[in-house]
Amino acid sequence: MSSRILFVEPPKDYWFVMGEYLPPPTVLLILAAYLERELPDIEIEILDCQAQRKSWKDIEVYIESFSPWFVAFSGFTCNAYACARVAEIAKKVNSEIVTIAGGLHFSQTPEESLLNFPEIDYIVRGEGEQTLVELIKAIRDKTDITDVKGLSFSHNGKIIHTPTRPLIENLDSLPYPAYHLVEDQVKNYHFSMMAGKNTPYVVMEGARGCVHRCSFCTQWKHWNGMWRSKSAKRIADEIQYLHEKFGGQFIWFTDDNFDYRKRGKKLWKEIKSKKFSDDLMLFFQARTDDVTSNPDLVAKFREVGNYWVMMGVESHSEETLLEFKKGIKIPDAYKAIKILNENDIFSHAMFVIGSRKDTRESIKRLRDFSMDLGSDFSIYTVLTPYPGTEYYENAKKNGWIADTNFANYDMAHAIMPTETLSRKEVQEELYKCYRERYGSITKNIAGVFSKKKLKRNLYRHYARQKVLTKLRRLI
Ligand code: B12
Ligand code: SF4
Repeated sequence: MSSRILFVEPPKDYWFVMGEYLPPPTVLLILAAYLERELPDIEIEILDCQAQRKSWKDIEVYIESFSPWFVAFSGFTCNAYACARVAEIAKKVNSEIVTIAGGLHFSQTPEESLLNFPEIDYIVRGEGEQTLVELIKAIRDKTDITDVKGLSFSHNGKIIHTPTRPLIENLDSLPYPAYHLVEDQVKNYHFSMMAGKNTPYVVMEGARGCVHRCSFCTQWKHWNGMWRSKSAKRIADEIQYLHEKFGGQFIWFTDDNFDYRKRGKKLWKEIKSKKFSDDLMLFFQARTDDVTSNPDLVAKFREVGNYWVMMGVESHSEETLLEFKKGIKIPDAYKAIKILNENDIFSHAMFVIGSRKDTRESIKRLRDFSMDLGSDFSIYTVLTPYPGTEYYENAKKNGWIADTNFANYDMAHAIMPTETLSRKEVQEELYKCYRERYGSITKNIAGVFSKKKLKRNLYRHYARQKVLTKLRRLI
């Protein structure tokens, strides 16, 4: 077989709540860069079906002409079927092609996924770089696959899980993501609502994991409950690389928890020293308690291009926050939004409805709280039992999961009833949240004429994309 690997980003639905966007295939670029460095004799291509507007049929044609030995793809839960379909197509073209899946969903469901999707040969669990390289080497050199840590696969009708791979100690040792493999597409990646259609959008990984233990979240388990960051200098250098070499302007940090406290000061200094042009826009995700404990740093990051901060506020109820093991307090939410607003940073709050004790009244209280908070943007999500979370285990044990179609696990579809509300009613309540927040003519007019450019974009987007109509259709 040829020494070729094809990474495939399959056609996916976009998350309509955040509007129209075209993201770079971030994980694939990260893995491809590592592979390129460690196995330079391997020929690598990335087929980004979204950017190149390729259909399922086109994937087949592409695989036929490139004739790879390996086909690899990544997915989180709502993309699991799309990934399996890529594997199926690869096997249809040539059953000798080795198909490799990785990412959050497959890492948490290796057994189930290998049984349900027999066209997937190998699942790489957890951190992918080293496992992928060792797997390819083992297949190519015909050495023992079971020596490769972090793998799951079927052998003679039995599923084998090799031991878990330890995490990479120093993330600075990773190469820069391989944007050169999608160079022709970079100008097309965009996030309309957040930065405009003509602002090149790139994704930057500053850290992996989280030290918190929220019961609904997959991230901490996936990364062994640790938070590892690249050094401040490396992050600033990588931003420079993405900004200057590839024209990236809107830079979305993948870090689930930005952590101003641990690295904020150093990072701010490094970014400032680069004197980036004013058009750089940085997007962070942070915890409310991290924002409230570091108002000075929040202000400093605004100076160097941080325009937008998204925070998981989750709930109005201390009881629910305790149930989620979120570890934040309600006053933090008010304080954090105030700090962001005062610094002219677009404040984005995320909320969760549909926990077991939720009733129409409690969701109404959540809605009122979300309005009172005064964030520029609110996104309401439905509690989703992602495999690998504590919540999933609990929900499964108790028989709460009413929808097992993973394609619906996008936090916009109600998957579970609550003690008092049916799934349909939870879905109705979600719609009501958006209707109340974005459906009023007065608020829309105020939004469309807001002094904040991002807020104006957001309200126009909500009107143009017919978000409310789409949510209504889910009921
Ligand atoms: C950026 C981002 C987005 C962006 C862009 C995605 C992109 N293409 O770049 C946008 C905004 C579009 C987006 C959309 C959504 N997202 Co999102 N997103 C993220 C975020 C913040 C970063 C993703 C990333 O690049 N991570 C960095 C990479 C390196 O980490 P990784 O994927 O885990 O990969 C490593 C290993 O897992 C492994 N690996 C992964 N894949 C593969 C494949 C192979 C072959 C191998 C060998 C190894 C391997 O190796 C990698 C390196 O070690 C993550 C959270 C996070 N920090 O990961 C959420 C996250 C993935 N998103 C999530 C969700 C739910 C969504 C949405 C449904 C919207 C929502 N409700 O939030 C939509 C889905 C849209 C769709 N249909 O696909 C959830 C997924 C939960 C789950 N278990 O399914 C996450 C985890 C957020 C969260 N904390 O809940 N997202
Ligand atoms: S929800 Fe956020 S704070 Fe909680 S564990 Fe996940 S990444 Fe960490």
